[in-house]
Amino acid sequence: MSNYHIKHLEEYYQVYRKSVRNPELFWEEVAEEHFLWRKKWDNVLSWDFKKPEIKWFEGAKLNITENCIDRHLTTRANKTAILFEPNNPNEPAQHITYKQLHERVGKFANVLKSKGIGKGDRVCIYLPMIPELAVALLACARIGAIHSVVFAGFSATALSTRINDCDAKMVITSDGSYRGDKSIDLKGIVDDALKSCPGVQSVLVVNRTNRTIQMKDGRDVWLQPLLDEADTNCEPEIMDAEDPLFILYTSGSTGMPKGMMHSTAGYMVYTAYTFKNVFQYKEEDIYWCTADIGWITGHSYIVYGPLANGATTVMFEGVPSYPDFGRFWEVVEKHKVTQFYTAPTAIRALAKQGMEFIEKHDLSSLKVLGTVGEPINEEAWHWYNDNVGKKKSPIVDTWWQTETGGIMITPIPFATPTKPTYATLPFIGIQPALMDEQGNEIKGNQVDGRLCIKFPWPSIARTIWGNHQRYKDTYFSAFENMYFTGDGALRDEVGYYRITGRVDDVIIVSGHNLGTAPIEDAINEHPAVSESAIVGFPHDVKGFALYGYVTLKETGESRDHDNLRKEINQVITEHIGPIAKLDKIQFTSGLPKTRSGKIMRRILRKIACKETDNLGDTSTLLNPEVVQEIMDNAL
Ligand code: 6R9
Repeated sequence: MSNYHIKHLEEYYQVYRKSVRNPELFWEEVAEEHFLWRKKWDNVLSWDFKKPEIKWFEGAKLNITENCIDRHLTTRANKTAILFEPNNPNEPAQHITYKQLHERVGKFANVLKSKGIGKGDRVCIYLPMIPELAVALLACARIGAIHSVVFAGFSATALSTRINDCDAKMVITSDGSYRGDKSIDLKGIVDDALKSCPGVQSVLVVNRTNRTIQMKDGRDVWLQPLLDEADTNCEPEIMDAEDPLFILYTSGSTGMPKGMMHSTAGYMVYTAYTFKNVFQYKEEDIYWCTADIGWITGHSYIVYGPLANGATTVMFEGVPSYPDFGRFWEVVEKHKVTQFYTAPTAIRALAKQGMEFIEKHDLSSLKVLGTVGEPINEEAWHWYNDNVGKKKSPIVDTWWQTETGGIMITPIPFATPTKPTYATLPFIGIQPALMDEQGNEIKGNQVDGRLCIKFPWPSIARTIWGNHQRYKDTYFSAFENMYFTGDGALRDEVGYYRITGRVDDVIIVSGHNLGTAPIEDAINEHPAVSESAIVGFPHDVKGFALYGYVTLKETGESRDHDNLRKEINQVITEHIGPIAKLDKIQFTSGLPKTRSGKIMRRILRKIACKETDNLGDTSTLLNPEVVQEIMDNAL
């Protein structure tokens, strides 16, 4: 029996049991049979969640791009690897074959080398969803440079923070980007960011929009002329299994974003294996994940997982609403997409539009639908199932995190019976546990608790870049010998998991993780603001939206509140990006605090969610009177 491709439920249980009984043997077999190694490992796994330290396939030598590109050249040279669908539907799609991808990555890698980039150097990539983005990741991996992609919707301040945190030597960007009917000055944002990034020596600029931009002498260069001169052949750097592959930042509940560091071999094995099974990918399929490569979903399931399987992966530059709300369905029909993977927030936005957008397109090519990023509500699940999948394409509700590298809890389509709003069963090799607040594991079914994982899997992030202590504190200190996810979950009568949402101060808005602390820090920069607290409240499209409680330095009525609201959102846009703007801002004379001075967010959350019947115990507050004022003026 091949363990690589699971096709029915009994097989799932069989393989699952095997993977849990002897994880080393299980992953060794998968790694052995399906990948190209320059040298095999000496040891499959060593781990210690106390330190914490996790190593998979130690001693092995490989290059991930040989696995994602070179080894397909014998059988799939002319198969499309990347199918690029531009923002403008009238611009032709590009079919980049494995052979062409090999050449483009080789040239790009040689350009990086010629600019002095080598193994272990950090390269920041700030690009829109154009082929050069995927090529840039692979070019870094080819020469052993560590890529750090920053989503091109982040502001200059957010970009410079991330560049400095990992000490990137180079930035790869474009003159501009297209999003719907907008054209954005990406290079201008980079120029702003680099005013506070002394470590950046060079900037490579892709020409996408032909807009006029500033090029700084001695620092900025256009990419294309360098590519034209470059050799197509670039020998892969031979990497150790545990060498870093990339850093990707994710929001924490406090302080700086966390630079999650992923290493090479385990990440490759796990993303490839999950991709194959969760999407039931077959050789002729056209797979489309609508995420941006600026997020982990794009890293694992647009680039590495699909390419490691020799798949055709669609890269879409645009937005679901341009030129109209039928764009996704038009693209599905045009390219005969077989697997479609998107976020609940997109599904909810599309479900609000008329059915004519969907009805005029032939969606019969679809076989599997996926969702990721936040809990999917029942209504959205049914709309997706009925109208997109026509009740014949299983929905895989995939739960996972930037930190986990790959999908952790998910149905396997055609094997696991689905259940609306449930991510269902742990993937092969994943050992979840629900914990109570005292630190005890809650056994049995029909229970809920904090979601932890008991045993390492190959693609777990190995550290937070430059801050191992924070990695330990955040993920391995809440519960002994467990990885703590930060999510709550329930387990139903048959053992299916439903993720109930974050139990920390991270709020997921339209699928983007936002820590409350950095937003509050940004607001507090406004000269009129004394203090602020952010909470989430349910929103029918975004899942959650942000509600801010703000106290001002002068209590006088002299300030125009509407203007202040605009200014506060402007400050947030500058510091973080428009995704973190507040939907509601309530000015108040104070914030409810405990006697030790901590803001009682629980109360603010309930008020924002209009759940004021039972506010819980407020007697321990330092200033209980403020609660009534906040309730009276709630928005
Ligand atoms: C892949 C990704 C991680 C957080 C995670 C959880 C939420 C993701 C989910 C889901 C319910 C799902 N989340 N998928 N919640 N059901 N299917 O999204 O990574 O951006 O790091 O977010 O997203 O709260 O902890 P990331």
